[in-house]
Amino acid sequence: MQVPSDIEVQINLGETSVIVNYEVTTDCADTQLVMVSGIASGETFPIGMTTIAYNAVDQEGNVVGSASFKVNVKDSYCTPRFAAIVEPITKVEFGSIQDNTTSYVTASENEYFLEQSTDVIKGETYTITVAGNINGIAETSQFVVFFDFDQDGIFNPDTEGYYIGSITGSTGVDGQTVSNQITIPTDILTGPTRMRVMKTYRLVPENPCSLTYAYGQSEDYTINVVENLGTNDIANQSIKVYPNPVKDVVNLQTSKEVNTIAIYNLAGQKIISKEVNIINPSLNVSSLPKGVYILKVETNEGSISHKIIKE
Ligand SMILES: [Ca+2]
Repeated sequence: MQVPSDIEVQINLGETSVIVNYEVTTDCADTQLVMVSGIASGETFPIGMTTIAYNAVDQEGNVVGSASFKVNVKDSYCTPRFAAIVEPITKVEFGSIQDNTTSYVTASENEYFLEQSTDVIKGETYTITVAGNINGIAETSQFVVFFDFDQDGIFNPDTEGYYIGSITGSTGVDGQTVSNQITIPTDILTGPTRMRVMKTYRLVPENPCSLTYAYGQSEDYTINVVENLGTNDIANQSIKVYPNPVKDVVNLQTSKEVNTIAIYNLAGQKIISKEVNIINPSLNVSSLPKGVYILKVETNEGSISHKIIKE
């Protein structure tokens, strides 16, 4: 059986996985190749190391050979090291991200959960909550979160790093957490943005690329920065939007005449706009792809936005 030598692939900025092709062959016509672990050729590989193992199996079902190789998908962002012992981050909560992960010190130094994403609106404030295995009753770990708000592939510690806090003597699964508030800047790009949570022993992990931290871990996630559509507060004006989720026609129940209805995507781009100038208008949204949109209603007294889900 022939397997390739270890494969290294550099991922592009903005991508979270990559398709990798490889070839495993056998000269023996009577044996079958069976993948024991790993990811099949032509499939999507995540950032990090994947070990691929194959067995050669004869017609009676006996394993007559085995071989393995590694595929290393290298992150476009820097990779910090925690060279002595991995002391894991065990919880990250931010927006709709609610991630509890292993407290075992055998975990990877750098964990990637990039498929986990939360929408955040520019100018709004969100709470980040973390927990971790401090690995010692009298010891303390510090937590920092970085966001690549300008999407240049670099976490700038001065403008894109936020101190969360510290935890002392936690197992990571005993309920101890620390929280802080993050206000999303208004002068940043919209769309998917890398978030990295870092934890280290004693030191504040202010260097997202450090190769010299001894104890700790990094975890990467995705946030989706959404434009703030700047709605005026028109609390005295109640607007009901139904049905929501909507398939074809969204109806509004209003107390005042509506001038215009507009639909924006989460990147803040206007997709539909309709002048109506009536009470209780409706809007046909059957042409919209499935997803989450912002419906903005304008009246003479101001505007109000509703999140709607198109089915
Ligand atoms: Ca940056």
